[in-house]
This record gives sequence, C-alpha cells and structure tokens, in this order.
Amino acid sequence: MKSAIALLALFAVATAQVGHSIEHECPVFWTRFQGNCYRFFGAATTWDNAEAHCQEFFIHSAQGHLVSIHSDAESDFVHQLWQGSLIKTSQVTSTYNRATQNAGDSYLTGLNDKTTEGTFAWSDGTENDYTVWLPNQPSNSGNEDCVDMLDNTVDGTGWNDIPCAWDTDLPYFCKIKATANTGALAALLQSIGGGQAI
Ligand SMILES: [Ca+2]
Ligand SMILES: [Ca+2]
Repeated sequence: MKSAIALLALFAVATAQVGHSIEHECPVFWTRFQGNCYRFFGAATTWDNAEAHCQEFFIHSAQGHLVSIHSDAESDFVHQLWQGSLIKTSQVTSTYNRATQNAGDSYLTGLNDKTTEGTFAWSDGTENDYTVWLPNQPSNSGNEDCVDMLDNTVDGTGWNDIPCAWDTDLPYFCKIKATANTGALAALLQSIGGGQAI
C-alpha cells in the first residue's frame, strides 16, 4: 500500500514537473468526451437490442452500455455528435426513410424505469443526477419504460419516455469509460528516469 502511495506521489510530482498528464483513449470510431467514449449507431432497433449491442463492447474491464447523461455539457456533446452523424433524408437511397419512421429526430438513451415504475435508472448503473425531460414527461402513457432524446420543432428538445419495444425502432448511442493511455504513462516514467515496468 505504501509503495502504491509513493508511486502515486511520484507520478503526481513528475506530472507537474514534466507538464504531462495521462490522456484517455477511445477505440477507433468512438469519440471521447472527458473520461468516456461515445458512439452513434444508426441502425434503428428496440431498447433491449440496443442495450445488448452496447454491452458487447469492452475497453479492458469497462463494459459499454446505452448512453447515460449527467450534465448540460455532456448532453450538448452527445447532441452535437448526433447531429453530425445523422443522414439527411435526401441522402438516403434505400427504402428506409428516417423522416417517416421518426428515427431522424430521436435516439435511445439508457434511462429506463423497467424495474420499478416511476423510478428511473441508467443502464450503466451511474447516478440519476440530471434530467432534461420534455414538458409533461415522463407520462408512462400506455406503459412507457424507456427514454429517448427527442429533437424536433413540434415537441422541442428533451427526453420522453416511450415503449421499450416501440412500433418505431430508434437509433442509439453507446457509452463506455475511456482507458488510460498507458503508453503516455510509460513515456512519462521513462522521461523521469524511472523506466521500470509497473
Ligand atoms: Ca414507466
Ligand atoms: Ca411519454
């Protein structure tokens, strides 16, 4: 324990002296924001299928889940990523039509009240500490236990609880914790003369 504390102290000093910091990395096709990685999936599906797909991704011991949102900054970041990922209807050449299938103006989040009606929780287990519900939502109209982010000129921008297996499948965001850049750590230790593997 003492050696671990000593190493942490050494690293803190070294970081300050050399002016480096540990970077966090995301896999290819994932975009980092603060300590997490995000990825948009445009193939619309049900909430359960989307969550299962997100859980197939791992970075070391971290497992992916549908996106959780904890601040205006994070919400804005995901929103920008979403807008940058959307295909305009005019560019869709298949019979799949995002506009008529309502998939162009919303995406699934990990928020749900599947376990206890009215008690919402994130599928990644993080704290429920931020909300951006649309007016009069959550409504649980006809049993709605999953939550999407909606953005259109009629409803506005915010969350709405919807059926988990809707008649309209939706695209979704996955989120996973970024991994520390161990290469940067090794280079830093080398630069201060402590090139031993840890
Ligand atoms: Ca509900
Ligand atoms: Ca609703």
